[in-house]
Amino acid sequence: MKFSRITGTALAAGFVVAMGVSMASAQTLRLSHNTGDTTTWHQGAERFAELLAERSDGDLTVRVFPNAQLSGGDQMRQAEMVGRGALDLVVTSAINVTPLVPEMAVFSLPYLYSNYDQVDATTQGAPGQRMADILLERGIVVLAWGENGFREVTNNTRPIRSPEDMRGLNMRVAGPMYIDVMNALGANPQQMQWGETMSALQQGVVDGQENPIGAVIIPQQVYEVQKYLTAWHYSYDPIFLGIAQSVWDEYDADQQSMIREAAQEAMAYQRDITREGTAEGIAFLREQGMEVYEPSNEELAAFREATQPAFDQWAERVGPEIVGMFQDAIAAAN
Ligand code: X2X
Repeated sequence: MKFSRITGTALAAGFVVAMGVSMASAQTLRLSHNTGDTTTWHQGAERFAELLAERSDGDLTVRVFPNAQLSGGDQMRQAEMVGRGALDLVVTSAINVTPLVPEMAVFSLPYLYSNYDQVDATTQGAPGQRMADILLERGIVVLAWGENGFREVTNNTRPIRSPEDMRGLNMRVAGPMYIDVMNALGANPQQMQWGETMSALQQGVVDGQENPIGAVIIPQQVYEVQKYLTAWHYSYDPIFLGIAQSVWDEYDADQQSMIREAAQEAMAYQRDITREGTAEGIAFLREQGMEVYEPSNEELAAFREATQPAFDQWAERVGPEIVGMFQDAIAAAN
C-alpha cells in the first residue's frame, strides 16, 4: 500500500497520529544492490532497514536483495529500473549508472582525487547535490552518498609497478569508462558482471580485476583467487542509496525527512566501516598471502600520466562545467 492513499485512508479509518512519523499500514519496500551479502554495501543497506523499522514503529520494512537478483544479475539495469519505479530502492555505485547518466563518470575519472577530504568535499557538498539533481531528472531520488572506495588492481600474473606491467593482461572491468582506462594502459579489458567475476578469475578467463579493498576485495574474498594487488588508487567510486521518485512522491514531508535521515545515518555508518576495513586491509591481505605493492609518488605519477587520455576523453563526455565544479571543490579541500 502506498502513502498517497494512506493519508486519506488513515483519516477515514480514524487513525490517530500520536507521535513521530506514523504510517497507516505496513509497507514493504524492496532494495536492490549488486554485491554479495558480506559487503559494506549490504551492511549499509541493512542498517537503513533497521533505522526505518525502528522509526516507523515497524510500519516500514525494507527487504534487501543482494547480487543484483532483482535485475536478473544485470548490475547496470538497477538504476534504470528504479528510475521507472520497477524497484523501490537501490544501493549502487556511480560507475553502474554511467550507461543511463554518463555524467556519473565524473567521480571515477582517473586520479581525480588524492584523498578522502577531497572525496567528501564533493559527495557531501554541492557537486554531490548537482549529481543528485541530474539523477532526479531520471526519476531517481538520491537519499545519501556512501562509499565503494578507491579501486585497486589485482591479478594473477605479475606484480604491477608501472604502466608497462599492465600490458597484455586480461582485465575484468565493471563499466565503459574503465574499458578506455585499461586500453590506455595496454591491457585487454572485458566488461563483465560482478556476479560472474569471481568464477572468471578462478578459472583464468581473466587475469585480473579492480575493486576497492574495504567494500569489496576483502568481504568478497577476492584474495582467495588473486595473488598480486597494487594500491594505485586510480579511480574513486562512490555508492548512493536512491529511491524511486514515484515512491518518494507518495510520502508527506515528515515521512520524507524520516527516510532521508535514516539513509544519511546508514550511509555515514557505511562510509565509516568501509574506511576502517580499507585502513586495516593491506595488512590483512598480506596475511592471506597476497603480494601487495604500494607505489611511490613517482610511480603513481606514471600511472596518472598513462591514464590521461581516458581522463580527457571522459571529461569531455561528462562536460567541462561539471568536471570544473568537481575540480574546484577538490582544490578548495586541499
Ligand atoms: O562491479 C564492480 O566492480 C563493483 C561491485 O565494484 C561495482 O558495482 C562497480
